[in-house]
Amino acid sequence: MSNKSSYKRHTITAALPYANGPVHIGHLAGVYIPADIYARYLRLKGKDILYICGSDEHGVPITIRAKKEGISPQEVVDKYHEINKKAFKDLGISFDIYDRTSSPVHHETAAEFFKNLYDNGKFEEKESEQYYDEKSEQFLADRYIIGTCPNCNFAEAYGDQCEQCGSSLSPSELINPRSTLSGEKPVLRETKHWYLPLDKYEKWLSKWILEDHKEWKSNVYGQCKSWLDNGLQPRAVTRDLDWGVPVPLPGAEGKVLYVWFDAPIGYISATKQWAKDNNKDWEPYWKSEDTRLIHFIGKDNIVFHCIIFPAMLKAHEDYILPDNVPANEFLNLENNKISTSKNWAVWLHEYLEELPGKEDVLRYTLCANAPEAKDNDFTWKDYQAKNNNELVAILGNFVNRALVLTQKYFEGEVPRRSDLDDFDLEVLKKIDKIPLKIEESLGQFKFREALSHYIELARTGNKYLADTEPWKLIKDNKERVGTILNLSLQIVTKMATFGEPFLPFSSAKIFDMLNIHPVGWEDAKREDILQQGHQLNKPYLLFEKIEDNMVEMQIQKLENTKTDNMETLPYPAIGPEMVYDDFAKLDMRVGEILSAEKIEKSKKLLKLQVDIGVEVRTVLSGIAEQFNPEDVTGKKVVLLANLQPRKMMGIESQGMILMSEDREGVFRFLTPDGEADNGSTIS
Ligand code: B3M
Ligand code: ZN
Repeated sequence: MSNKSSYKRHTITAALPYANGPVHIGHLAGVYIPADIYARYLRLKGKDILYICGSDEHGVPITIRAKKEGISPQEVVDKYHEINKKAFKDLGISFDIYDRTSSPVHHETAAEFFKNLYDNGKFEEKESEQYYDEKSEQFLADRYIIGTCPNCNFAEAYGDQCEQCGSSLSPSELINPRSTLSGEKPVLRETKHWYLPLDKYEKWLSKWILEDHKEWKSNVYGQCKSWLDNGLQPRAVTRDLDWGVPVPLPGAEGKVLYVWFDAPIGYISATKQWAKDNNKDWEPYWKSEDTRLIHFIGKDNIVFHCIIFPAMLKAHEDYILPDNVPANEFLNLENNKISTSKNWAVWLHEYLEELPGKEDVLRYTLCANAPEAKDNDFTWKDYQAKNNNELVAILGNFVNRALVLTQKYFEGEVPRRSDLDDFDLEVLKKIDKIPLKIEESLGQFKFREALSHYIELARTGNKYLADTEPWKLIKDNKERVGTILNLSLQIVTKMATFGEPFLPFSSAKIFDMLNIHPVGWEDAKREDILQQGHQLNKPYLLFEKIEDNMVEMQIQKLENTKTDNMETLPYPAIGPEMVYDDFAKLDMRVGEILSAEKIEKSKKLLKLQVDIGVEVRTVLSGIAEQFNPEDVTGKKVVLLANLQPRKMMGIESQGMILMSEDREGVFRFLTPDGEADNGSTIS
């Protein structure tokens, strides 16, 4: 691995967003804004960089969306590819190419990659039984199978996961499985797939990550370590689907590459497309040891970018490996998880339409609040505060004062700078340290920290003007005022360059007001960029105050999605008729929760001790996301006492607590009126 400073070029990739919906602020904070800051910074440093992204257009979620909307998968991806491509551009996300995995170049590249591994015997072939829908005449991906969860009895559990109790499942575990396509019971049918034997790369991955890349962010390193500690299993890289990159083997009709096999290869095919469009050679960006490959992703993509894709590249033998994968955690919205299905999101394309000219306000807020080490929260109130108290009051204020005072006292001409006194030199010394601090933070992918160093330029400038009070000196000492403003304008010029990675729109405006061409990173460290006598343009405000009513409107828009959801999610129809004897089988008792505790590795389950008079039962209940253990201890509840015990997460659950669930998915306990004894029967 070559020394970092000797890298001749950088390949920077940003996770390819699924083209089955718009991009939202969680994607931006997690991936695209940090990646863009890094790419812009390296360009300003004069580095040869390639910043790659594009739409991830395969995978089951896209086919499900297509079926839901009654259109083809291609129509789904065509729609969202264009929406996202335009939205990224309008936010100043400076990809060198925004490609797409339904492109012919990608199909060809992914197929060749697969064939190379196949021809070199890197795959294991396995026959396995898979659910097949005889009516729709197709094999069913896990998400196309629903049935009753064996753990919590939820009737609409998916073949890969139960949304109710959170346990991960395999289709064969579902009770009464049925196809979401035809509603019929699927049958098991033999099918062949090709597996990447990750277990064979385990030793190498452990050394490459755990020994050679101890510098990776702790959230990334930690997740890789737990995957490796748990041991790696062979992973299927093909699927029985009709949407995706066809498996390039005879007899593999109806089979495509697994989306997570083809998508990362999308970075390579996008590079090929870029090289074709720009008459360049793509191979050095993926095959030269003096290229630094960096993947920007969200935490849910860590295993694919740190374990699976590197194993694929290693198996192919002639590719470089990622030098770093600085994944961010998740961003929440107004203290709730961002949910595309519930429309609980700030969609980028809607933001840009509703708040024109505020691209940098969003970039600034999402960088300052980035979930770099842990999940974080976006609130419109904080967005307003960041804009009004930092962008307007600090950054915009300093730039405006320096320019307006120069207009006022020197008709917009850069004044002469006479000898600097100790105070001036102190200020300059402080200013000169800042770009180095920004570089150090960016070098460690600490974008929040880098931004706070950047704002220090404006804070220092404001203090310099407040301490020297040129407006008081102008009467008797215009020469001194000239020096103060000359120095202030040099600081403004530095802000234009050093701020470009974070706030490209404001940076362009500052260069426009200074009436100069953009300046590179190293040049911006000089003190004489602006020459005496240079004519500035008329100044204008960089940022405007955000009023409460704008924030209230955006919050109301979010609140409305709750009622929208309620309207669109009617309560389920009454179930099939039953006879009294069926009801009589249910033995429900009044119980009291004596104790409650969370279960490690389960985000949904609480373990309860319930006293039902005749005995104390251990019961697992999928309510951990809405209730803390201390909230429920002592509660009177209704327990279905003669339900067959079931094992969940290795614990036997002896019964079920009855809860109501409203349209917003809020659970409430059913509890007897008054002081019913534990053990009281219910009929
Ligand atoms: N589209 C997953 C995601 O959007 C996937 C990223 C692919 S990067 C190769 O979370
Ligand atoms: Zn379940």
